[in-house]
Amino acid sequence: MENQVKQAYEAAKSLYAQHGIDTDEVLKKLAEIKVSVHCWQGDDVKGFLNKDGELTGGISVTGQYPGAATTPAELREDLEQAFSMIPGKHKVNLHAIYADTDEQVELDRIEPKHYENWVKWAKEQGLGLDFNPTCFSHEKSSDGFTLSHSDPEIRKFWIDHCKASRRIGAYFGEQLGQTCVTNVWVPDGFKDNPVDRMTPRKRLKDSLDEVFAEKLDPKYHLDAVESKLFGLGSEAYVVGSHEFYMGYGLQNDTLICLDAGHFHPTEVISNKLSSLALFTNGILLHVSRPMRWDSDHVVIMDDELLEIARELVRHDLLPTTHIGLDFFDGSINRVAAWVVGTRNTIKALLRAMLEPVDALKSAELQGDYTLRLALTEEFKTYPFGAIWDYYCAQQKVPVREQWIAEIKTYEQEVLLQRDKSFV
Ligand code: RNT
Ligand code: ZN
Repeated sequence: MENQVKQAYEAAKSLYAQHGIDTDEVLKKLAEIKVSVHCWQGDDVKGFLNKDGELTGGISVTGQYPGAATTPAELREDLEQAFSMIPGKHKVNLHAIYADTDEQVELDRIEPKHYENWVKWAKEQGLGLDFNPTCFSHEKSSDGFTLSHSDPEIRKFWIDHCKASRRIGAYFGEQLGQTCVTNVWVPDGFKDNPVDRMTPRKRLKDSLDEVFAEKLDPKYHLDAVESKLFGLGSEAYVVGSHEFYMGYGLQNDTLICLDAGHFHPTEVISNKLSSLALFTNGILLHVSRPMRWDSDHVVIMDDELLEIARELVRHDLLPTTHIGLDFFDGSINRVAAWVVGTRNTIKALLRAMLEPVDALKSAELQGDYTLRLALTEEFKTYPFGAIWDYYCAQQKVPVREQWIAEIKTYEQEVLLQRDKSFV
């Protein structure tokens, strides 16, 4: 390790120690946190099952940056590159359309064998896996409805797809010896004001009951449901709203997924965690960055990210919260997007762990709001960067911006060569 990094760490360590914060202990705890890195940033949510299909379901990726992965092997290569620049051991979050198979398999027929290469790779790399049924970008979702569809046959197709997905999730969990979260998100909704808001919700509820009927061992597999306020083409009404899934998740003991981009623009998920946590056994997060709408920008170190991290740390929610990422930007180097978003998420957790929470809580309890404000603000310039650099060095990943040069080399040597091979 560079001397400078070590010296800066020692100086910062003694500053934090004055507030009773043991930075060595903090870094041990930080190393235990797994972030679920979403595979779909690597290829603009295209997947491999319906290669020429366009992205539908009210989500959208913009940008033409060269070098997107077009095969499972390329996607894994990119993920390995990203993980070599991210401290800690993490998970990869797969969508069903990322099956690695030559078979022309339909979504309602997918089986663990279609994901075997992912499992093998995850074992080799020491990674966990999470899973998602893909209820979009498909001819059977072309009118915007899936699990709540009025046509029983179409509904059955999506029910079968979600059932098959849960079995794959359970297989991941068993194979890798760590819990896999399978998250159900469906785009269902209306562009314009519906007459009947209730019946599609009733159908969604019934479909979910069928999907979740098979009991799976919670040691290896957990279900999650993800709500949304609106999407492109479902501006007026989304069947799976927050109230819908909050009710469903509480009644059926599934994880409730909070996506940072799925609420009203001034509504934040950080303020929901302490409420939900009182009534649930766990929460799934989709850490994202909405800009004016559910735009899924790369996660940066903004106030909301830090606030989410603080809530998890201050209320001891880390053991029961599954931290997933959900952003996709096709206008920049996609591997860099992963690195920036994931490093920021981990860094925000570190910053939250380096705050004098007990002192702040006691100031609040005593009504000393001056101290609460003043100390919070002073801590914003405490040298967390020195602790972060040391952590990166300790975990043998690039310190500070060193990774940028590495990713430029990777771009030249790997990403840009892919596009050439098509010419
Ligand atoms: C869409 C949801 C969902 C998707 C992924 C690809 O608005 O956020 O989580 O982003 O399933
Ligand atoms: Zn999401």
